[in-house]
Amino acid sequence: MTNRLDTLTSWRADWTGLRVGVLGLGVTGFSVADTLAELGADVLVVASKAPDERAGLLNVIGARLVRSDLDTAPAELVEHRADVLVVSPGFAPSHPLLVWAAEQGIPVWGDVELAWRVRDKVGTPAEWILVTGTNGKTTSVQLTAAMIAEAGLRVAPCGNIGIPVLDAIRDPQGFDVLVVELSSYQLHYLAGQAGPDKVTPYSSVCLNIADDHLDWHGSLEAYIAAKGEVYSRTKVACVYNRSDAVTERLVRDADVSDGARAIGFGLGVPGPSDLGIVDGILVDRAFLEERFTSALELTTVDDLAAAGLAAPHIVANVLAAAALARSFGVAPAIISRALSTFSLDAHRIQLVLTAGGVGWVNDSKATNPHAADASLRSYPSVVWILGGLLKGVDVGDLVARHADRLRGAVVIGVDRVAVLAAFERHAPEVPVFEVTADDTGNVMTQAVDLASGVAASGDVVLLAPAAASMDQFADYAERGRQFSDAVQKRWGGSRDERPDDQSHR
Ligand code: UMA
Repeated sequence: MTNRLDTLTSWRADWTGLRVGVLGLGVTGFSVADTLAELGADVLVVASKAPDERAGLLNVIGARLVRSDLDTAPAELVEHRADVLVVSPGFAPSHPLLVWAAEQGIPVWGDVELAWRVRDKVGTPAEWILVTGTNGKTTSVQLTAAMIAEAGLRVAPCGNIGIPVLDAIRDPQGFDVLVVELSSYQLHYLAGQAGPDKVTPYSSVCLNIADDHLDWHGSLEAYIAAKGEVYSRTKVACVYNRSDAVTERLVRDADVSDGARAIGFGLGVPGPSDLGIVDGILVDRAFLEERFTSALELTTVDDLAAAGLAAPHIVANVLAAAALARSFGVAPAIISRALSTFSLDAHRIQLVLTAGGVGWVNDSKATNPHAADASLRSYPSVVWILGGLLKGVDVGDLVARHADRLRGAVVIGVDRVAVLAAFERHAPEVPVFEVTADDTGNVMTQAVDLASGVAASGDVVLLAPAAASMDQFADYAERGRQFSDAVQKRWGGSRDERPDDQSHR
């Protein structure tokens, strides 16, 4: 007998009465419940936290909600006898409900798998371009989408960037291309797809790999394996980082569609089938017939600098995005035009102000050591504000590597003991200050006060925490805002200059 779930590969399939348990009621859980309710499924949402507004809306759309601490499967879920569970990405595979589902033999889908199954809701389904990596995902997604949009195509950036893929799928205008940011969590659940119609990207990239989310995945190997899923079944271009051998290996090991090519990107001189830099010019040696003898000019490092995109890790993101856009046929001149008007989001190496010769830079988005490393490399003399939730990752190497450039360090966050110990061990000569305030309102005021005490003209005070923010702030954006506000409050009247919201070298 055909498994009913195997037939559910279209918006127009028969979803009526399908019993679904939805885990979580964040943005993902709501998009899943809303979609399935519209399709006529019998939806039960279980969540530990359920914001009133979303809980109220569930009522309106005809989905039920159970609030529970989720330590065990709530009775309502057991009685629901779900045909399938759709899980929000934050749920780790070790979560009691997922252990329970495995014991019961209940299939588990991620929201991205569901989105793929119903991707034909509006017109011809969009092609999907997938982007993952430890750092630079959101910037690369935005860059890729900007390049494709400049070519006149309808494109939606979505996924881990904050817009559930199901929201893009259900947008009535329809899209030619979705540029989908995927976290390792979402990729973990994609790797478990069992149906006949699995996510098949047009092109894909893993930008880089470094330690992150080890507590969720259980090990670095599991994290890397999840990231590798991004390349599975890719049709046209598997883009990898030439200076990150792991990403190249993931392409080599991937099960791709016939004809898919491996395309490298990097800051050095490119080989055939790569994008790279020659004499300050970003060039494509992959998507042209004569790639063994010539190259196409995309833009220059100077032009990128004028657009605030000159930091090396941002240039790498530009090259990766250009590879994806070129794989889709976007012309070099269009890529260059898109770059000239692109601006980075806030909280990414954003210069707040310069006062007394000291630059105050907000890189709150540096939520792991790899991102903080790229940030620190960009400045010769730094007062470094760091700390937060370390997520099982060790900052010792990072401290050791940058000890020479540190005028001082200011440590925030709940995991301060581990950070302080890393300094004692790897950089005992660096003056270290501890922020003891732990309420959102005062952490940054105290951190900025301590940093001002040690910074000297020519230094940069850099918020690049190498850690997640949720211990003391709502999210990285809130952390960045608190920092910028505290800096403005202290120096607002006496600054040397007030730059635009752009990256700063
Ligand atoms: N929940 C539990 N127990 C858990 C995990 C979650 O009860 O163990 C509940 C929460 O209480 C909450 C709901 O599930 O009610 C939230 O689900 P979620 O944590 O999966 O978050 P969403 O709001 O659905 O947002 C998710 C992504 N969040 C995570 O992966 C943690 C968002 O990425 C993403 O933008 C959104 O889907 C749309 O795709 C955020 C993120 O921090 C930005 N991502 C991590 C990162 O980039 O490093 C992976």
